[in-house]
Amino acid sequence: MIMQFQQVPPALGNQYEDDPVLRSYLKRSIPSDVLREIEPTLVEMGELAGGELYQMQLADRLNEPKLTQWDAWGNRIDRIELTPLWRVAERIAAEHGVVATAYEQKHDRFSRVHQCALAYLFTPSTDIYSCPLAMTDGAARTLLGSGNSALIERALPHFTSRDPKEFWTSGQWMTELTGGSDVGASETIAKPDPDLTRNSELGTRNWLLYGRKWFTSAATSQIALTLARPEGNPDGGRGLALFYVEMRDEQGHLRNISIDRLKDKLGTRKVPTAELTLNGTPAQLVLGTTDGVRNITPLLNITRLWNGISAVSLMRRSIALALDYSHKRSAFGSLLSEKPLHMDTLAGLQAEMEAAFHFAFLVAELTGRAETGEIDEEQTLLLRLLTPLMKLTTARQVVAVVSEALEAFGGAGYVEDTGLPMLLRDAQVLPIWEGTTNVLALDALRALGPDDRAFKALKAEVDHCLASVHDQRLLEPARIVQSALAHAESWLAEAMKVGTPALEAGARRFSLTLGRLMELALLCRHTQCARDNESDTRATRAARRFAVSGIDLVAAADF
Ligand code: MFK
Repeated sequence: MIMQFQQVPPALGNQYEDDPVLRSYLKRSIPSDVLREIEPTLVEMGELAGGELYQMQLADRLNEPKLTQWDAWGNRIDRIELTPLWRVAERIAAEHGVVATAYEQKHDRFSRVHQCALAYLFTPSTDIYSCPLAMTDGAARTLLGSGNSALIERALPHFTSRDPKEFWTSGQWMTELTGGSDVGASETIAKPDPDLTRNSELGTRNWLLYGRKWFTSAATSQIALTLARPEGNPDGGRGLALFYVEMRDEQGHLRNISIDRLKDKLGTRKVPTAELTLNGTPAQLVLGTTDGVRNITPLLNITRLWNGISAVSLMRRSIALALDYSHKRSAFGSLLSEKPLHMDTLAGLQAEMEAAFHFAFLVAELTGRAETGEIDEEQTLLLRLLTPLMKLTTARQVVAVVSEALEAFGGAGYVEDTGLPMLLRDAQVLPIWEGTTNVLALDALRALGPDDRAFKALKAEVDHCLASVHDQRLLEPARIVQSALAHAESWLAEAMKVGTPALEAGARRFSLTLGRLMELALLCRHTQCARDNESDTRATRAARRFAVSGIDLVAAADF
């Protein structure tokens, strides 16, 4: 008999227990009694993510959501059937409180970090079910901030329920044919409902929405927050108003909404992203008849946090699979794990991932502080600036890291039924939705504001991170942070003198520099702490490697 070579596929263990980065971070950032209480929930989620959910995900690979527009008798029904994994993911997300944890506030400001850790473990095994969860979280935060007590009482208990039968998700209908970035150009019109007897059970006046929403993710949600222009309002974002829509009536029929088709996308194929027509859809004002763009920004900032957490989680998944494979795959006479160049390549990916991890979780920490009122003015400015910087930086990293991780599998990484190519397609959405790299680079300029207070807050955070760094091996990375920061600061001063076109043209390089130097500063701080308390030298290697992988991207040739 001819012996044929059989390749053992990569496998995953408990995704919490196997993650030294997450565990070491939680040990540093969360009081030990809180960690003791939350750890069982993370072990449980880690087990599901590496076990049952991952196996389901592989088995579910070819399934996609299906839209049925008509029944056999000619009735328009617009029913979307979700994939099997998505149905399970919805139940697990509710039962494990992947949204609720942030609102139950069992551990005050650490509740947000706890929730983000759950989301980080849950996301890579659930085919971007994190999309409706992110939007639901953002909608909950937006309603709470609006002070609209009728809507809060109506929707919050559902958004934060752990009972799958009670759990609702929310969509975020922003994009129209006019664009996903230039939201102020939205064409949807809102008219007050002339029939006062039809007013909603909330006791508030109905408005009726007319328009086309061109890219509505997760069209199976019960609720949506959306923007529309009350008739007669001026053009632009200020003329829009923020509305709350319940998609279906008590019989489950869509409320004057037709689902025209599902999008045929590069990735996130399990997300039922739809084109919708609103033809007199009843809606309630969330807060006022103007300033819709400003009023929806709390939602954007939460989904941008989720975007960063998702980016880190997909990096982590692709590296975990590549690393496991390196211990199974033999070529040229030895395992890949024994080949210096292969392991050096994986170490580079790990360094990017660790840097991104600390940035995403810093924004989670600050968000948690903001939610519990434990934040001063300086840190509020810092959070506003770091949110777009973190989103744009981590989103660029994930595409590069996942692409390289696939290459580490050779041809197998390019073959669909390994389940690997899906990771790259899904990663590619992260720099696009919730604000492209360029739109967010311009948002970062907006967040810097007219004075230097936000920049000073960032500098103070960097100084705070580097203050504890004393290990010889970390001094050069710390110097690289300071030098990149000084260069970015002088570029900003010069660009402001030269004028807006110069400032905008360099905004992306400037923002990525701030993002990457922030990541390196955080990595240095964490590494020093891990060396002092856990004798951990692994993180030192990550910090030193990340320091020489392109931190200062500001171009001297800009002026
Ligand atoms: C798994 C991960 C999770 C992902 C789930 C996602 C699924 C959903 C997919 C989508 O829906 S993707 C579409 C998401 N769309 C975007 O992210 C929009 C991208 N475009 C922008 O962010 C633009 O910068 C923006 C639309 C905000 C620009 O519009 P305008 O009309 O030019 O706004 P303007 O005048 O600059 O800002 C209006 C106000 O909001 C200003 O405040 P004031 O009125 O007080 O002056 C701004 O300072 C404020 N503002 C803008 N962005 C803000 C903000 N405030 C706080 N945070 C922000 N991020």
